Amino acid sequence: MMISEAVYLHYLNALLDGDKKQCSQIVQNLINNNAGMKDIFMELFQRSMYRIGLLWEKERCSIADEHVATNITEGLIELVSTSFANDNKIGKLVLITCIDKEFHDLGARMVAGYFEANGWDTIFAGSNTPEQEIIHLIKEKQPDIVGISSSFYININRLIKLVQVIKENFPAQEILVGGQALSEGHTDILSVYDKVNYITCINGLEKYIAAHQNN
Ligand code: B12
Repeated sequence: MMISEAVYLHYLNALLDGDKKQCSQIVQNLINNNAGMKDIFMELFQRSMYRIGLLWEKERCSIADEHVATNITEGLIELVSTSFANDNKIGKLVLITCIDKEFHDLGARMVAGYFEANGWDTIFAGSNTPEQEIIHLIKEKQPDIVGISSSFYININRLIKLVQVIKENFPAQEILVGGQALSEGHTDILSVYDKVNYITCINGLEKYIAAHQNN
């Protein structure tokens, strides 16, 4: 099911108004009417936060508006993730983390929730996780996949360094990289690494998970 323009605009309005209750009701209605997790994430949450980014850039909404919207969205990602939680575990583990000095974590939260809904166990380390902590977690938990989120292009060197250090320590580690830092075609810098893939959004993740679910 696609989310209608009317529902999206209603939601965006409520989000800009900081009306958490209204936003929750819209999302709950969609869940009750069998909307898909991917559609809610992409067509409501991602679309509205990208829009707020543009409004913020043009100074048509304040930093406070953006912070309030971020916090509402964070809570609703958890609501949706809980609603779509899947008890049929497939016995695979994914570690999702942002790189050091990266504070954008909504995308990473969605990715963790989406894996979970597909029966994966997840560890969500979230924003601003130091490199050595990530290495430590990988050693301790031995995840099947490490998912790294990187939104701010200034952090690209830190991202490459992290991938490099993970590969030095765990050569066979499968890694997924996502986030807007690489969205404008800088993904070739990852092609020198084996088993490191860039995924643009939940649409790409859906395909990736479908292909990797059983092997
Ligand atoms: C909210 C926000 C913030 C919040 C973040 C709070 C939080 N808890 O996340 C705060 C206020 C902290 C913030 C700070 C800054 N921000 Co900001 N922010 C945003 C905003 C408005 C929304 C981000 C968001 O949540 N998007 C929605 C999510 C769902 O989308 P997403 O992250 O792209 O995730 C999807 C995919 O990328 C992918 N994905 C993401 N991660 C992963 C990981 C894996 C493994 C996979 C498979 C997929 C995947 O899947 C997700 C779902 O489809 C964006 C605007 C925008 N266009 O996004 C700017 C934006 C990201 N910010 C920007 C900037 C410049 C900054 C600051 C430098 C501002 C400043 N001058 O201080 C700082 C930097 C802080 C830092 N060091 O990290 C720029 C980044 C430009 C760039 N590419 O470098 C943007 C694009 C705004 C703009 N147009 O200028 N920001």
